[in-house]
Amino acid sequence: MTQIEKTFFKSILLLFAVCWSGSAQKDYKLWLQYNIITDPDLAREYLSNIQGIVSFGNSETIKIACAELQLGLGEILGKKFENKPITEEGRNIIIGSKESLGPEIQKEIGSFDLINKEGFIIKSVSLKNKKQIIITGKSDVGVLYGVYSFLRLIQINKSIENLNIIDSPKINIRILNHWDNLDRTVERGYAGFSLWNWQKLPGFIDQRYIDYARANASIGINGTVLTNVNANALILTSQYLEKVEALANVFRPYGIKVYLTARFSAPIEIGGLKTADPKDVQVANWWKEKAKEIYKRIPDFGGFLVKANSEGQPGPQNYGRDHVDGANMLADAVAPFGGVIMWRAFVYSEHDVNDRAKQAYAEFQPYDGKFKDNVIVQVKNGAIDFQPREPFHPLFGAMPKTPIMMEFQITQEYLGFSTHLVFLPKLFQEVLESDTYQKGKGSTVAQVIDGSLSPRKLTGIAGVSNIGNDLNWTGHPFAQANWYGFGRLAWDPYLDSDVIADEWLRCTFSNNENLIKPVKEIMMKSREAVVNYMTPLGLHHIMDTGHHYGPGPWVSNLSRPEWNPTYYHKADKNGIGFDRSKTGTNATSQYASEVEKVFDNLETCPEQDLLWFHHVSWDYKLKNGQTLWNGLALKYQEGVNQVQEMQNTWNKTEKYLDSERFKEVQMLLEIQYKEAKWWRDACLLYFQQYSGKELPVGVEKPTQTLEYFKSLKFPFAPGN
Ligand code: BDP
Repeated sequence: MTQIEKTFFKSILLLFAVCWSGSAQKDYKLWLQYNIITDPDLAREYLSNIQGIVSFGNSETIKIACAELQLGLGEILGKKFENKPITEEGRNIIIGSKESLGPEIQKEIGSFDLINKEGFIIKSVSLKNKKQIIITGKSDVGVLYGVYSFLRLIQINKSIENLNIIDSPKINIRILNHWDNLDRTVERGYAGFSLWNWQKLPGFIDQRYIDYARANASIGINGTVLTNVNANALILTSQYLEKVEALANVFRPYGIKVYLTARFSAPIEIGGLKTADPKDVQVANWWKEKAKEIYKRIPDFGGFLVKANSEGQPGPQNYGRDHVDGANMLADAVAPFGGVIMWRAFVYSEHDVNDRAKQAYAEFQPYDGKFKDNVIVQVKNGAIDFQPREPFHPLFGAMPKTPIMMEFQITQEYLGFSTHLVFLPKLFQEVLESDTYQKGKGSTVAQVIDGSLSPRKLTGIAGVSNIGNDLNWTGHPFAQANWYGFGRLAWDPYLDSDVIADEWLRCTFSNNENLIKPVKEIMMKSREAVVNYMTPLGLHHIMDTGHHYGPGPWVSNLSRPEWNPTYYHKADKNGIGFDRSKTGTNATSQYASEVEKVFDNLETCPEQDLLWFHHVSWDYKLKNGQTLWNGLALKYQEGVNQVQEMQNTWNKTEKYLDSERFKEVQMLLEIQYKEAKWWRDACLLYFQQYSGKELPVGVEKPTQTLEYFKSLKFPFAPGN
């Protein structure tokens, strides 16, 4: 290479690196972009209202809150903001907890009774003859949440004149569940490897740990389970606890508690005992000692999440005991330190011929009221497993004397991994709004889990994380919206998903209405699209098995019946669907009678859940007059069309976006479109063998044979 060639080559590389890092940095910054304000009127309003920052208190948390304000306001308003003492001249943002503010400012706020420990108040007041904005709370972390909320207001172009915002989280435990293994693989993770670099911990604190904590705090997440529910006992050894302690120290000032998964057989595996029987005194003592050791290192350790006697994980049943024995024994170990046990109800057994959808209820409902005060039962949103659509889990309406927490899956195990754009808050909202009728009409799932239906000592909501070490955290730029949306709903389970999408778009991209309107449409449509092209009309669990990538409705040869898609769709010459009504497995009887009646009756069962609850003939007439076969085929086609519409809409946004993120999403949507067609063609060709009918007008003809689709194999699909 000549010198000129070399120089040219180098500058191309440099240019590439600059572009790449530009985009990567944008992606990396999530919803905390703090773009400069472009509306001159608003900028004027903000600048005339904010001249300085005054902070009271000097905890790490207050320092973080103050630095965030300086950073955020500085970037949004293009001006440097100093932290200074309060003076006659300035109009300030004053931050500090109730205690630190002093009586004069406290008086301006009035009552703090309207907020809880983590809540905040943002109020415009007149002090020293100047308009001031006070951001306060009962605790420093409340102040931090207030600061993020204030910055969000500005980021989404809201006026900050005459503020009087009083807000508190409605749920106590707002937690991410990382299904991260100690070797850094992530079960059902599609965004790279685990963030936790166990080998370099505790000595090396990756900046990402801090950025992760900051992002979570900005949406009110206050807990993280670092390890996979399919647990490894080694995390409880002192070698690893030292590393966990280092992470806990990073997260603490951001209001985030660390939790771990507890492998039930740990007393044998790392404790040298012969048994893990929860009634064995030595076993109980081993856990007590372990808890003591953990709390010595991490005084605010949150507690344990436990998957027991589920999918091969050890548990109390191995010793002839039950879930209550297991959970209560662990609860005793952490109770002296204020810890909690999150005991999962995700159970189904290979020895139980009962409908899998009924098993968790059958096993757990009889335990209502039997768990210790510091146990909370963690229930997945539906009775099978994080499908694109499931009716709400019957346990939500059936354990009035037990704290129950929600488990949502943010990672898209069954919804196209991190390749498909699916805005999950739509799904979450549908579940939270479902009416259990536990105490008559209007007993929604949200009210069950936030304790407003029956008061509960503990309330919680968990999201199985979609975060990995990908530069953009979540694989798909729009999967960030699912992390964001989970946090916002955990804070307030009554928020509308439309509002969440709006906020996220404005904070992540811009306030340009030409962008917001169409892209919000894409997001709001995306959940129904994935249901349509994967599992319309109540179909479920027909993904290829193991990795769950792509369609596999034909799979029928796995050892456990309920691992086979054929178990779930039951297609035959007579029709399709799982009869869970009275004439079938009677799973409908697990709901309150008002709900049971609706689901049980073909006439009233919502069509979106039809094949979940009923086996119906191919000629069954749908509400729109179509036969079931035609209606099913048209739904698959509709899903494909919706993705195409999403693409068309996206393509029109190019001029309002940075080219990197525009192209990323454009490429991903193209993959999503191809995969939607793959789903449609594979499923329809397969079901057509049973229906024996032609595809209706309007449904595109498949371009491949069923044999071709069946031959596709993905031994290295991620997350498995
Ligand atoms: C299923 C996943 C599996 C998890 C399990 C669980 O396929 O990887 O271990 O749920 O939640 O969704 O325990």
